[in-house]
Order: sequence, then structure tokens, then C-alpha cells
Amino acid sequence: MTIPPAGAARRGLRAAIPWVLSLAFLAACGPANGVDIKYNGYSLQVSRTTLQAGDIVFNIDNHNGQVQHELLVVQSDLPAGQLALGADSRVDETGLKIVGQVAKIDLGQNGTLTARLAAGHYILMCNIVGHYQLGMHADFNVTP
Ligand SMILES: [Cu+2]
Repeated sequence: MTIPPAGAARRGLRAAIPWVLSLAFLAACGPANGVDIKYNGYSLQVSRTTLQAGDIVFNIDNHNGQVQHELLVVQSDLPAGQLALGADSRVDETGLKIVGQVAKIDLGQNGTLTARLAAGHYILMCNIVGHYQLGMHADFNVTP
């Protein structure tokens, strides 16, 4: 085995410094905090169910959702499937803490939402008539 001259090791270290600094920069600003939501028929698939507090970008894809959907982000301690339904087959939004929403995402369209979320439990859901009952909801957690 050959031992490289000390200068080579130093050059390697110097090359690594910008990389390390850029990682520190990302950590300080908070990395891009995103989650992908795909509608598939009357279901809602979430790419991640836990993210860190801060600005969270929801990228919504309704290319396979069959019909128009929407996205509500609701802060709630209840599990996603346990919100109270009103007589109109929609979740009763009275008293719900809706922290973000995108209305009317047509079939074949994308939607996007950025919400600054504090730590806690959230429900992602579609509240078009009957859709919540069909299972268009998911739990989502934000950690400190
Ligand atoms: Cu829907």
C-alpha cells in the first residue's frame, strides 16, 4: 500500500468543504419539505405521512382521479377517518381547523399548495360530496 503525500489529503479535504457548507446551508434554511399526493379513482395516496414543521409543499396529481377533486388540510387530533359527516354526505366543516386548501382540481390537472405547518396531526382529505366516505382521507403528521 502506498501512502499519498500529505498534500493530496489536504486537497481532498478542500474539495469537500463547499459540499459540507452547502449541506449546512440547506439544514439552516430547511430542506425542501414536500409531499406528493396522487388521486387514483376515489382514493388519495400520500408519498410521505410525516414531515418536519415549516413550509410544506403539497404537489397534487389528479391525472388518475376519474373526476374533479379538492384537497383540504385539516389540523385535528382525530384519526383521518373519524370526522363527523353532515346530512349532505360531506364532512361538516363547521369548527374544523382548515389550514390550507385547493379547490376544484379537474381530472388531468395538477394542484399545488404551500402551507406553513406547526407540529401536530393533520388530515388530508377531499370533501366533495361523498368522496370522504369513499375513503379520500389520510393521516399526516408534522414533527417539531
Ligand atoms: Cu374527491
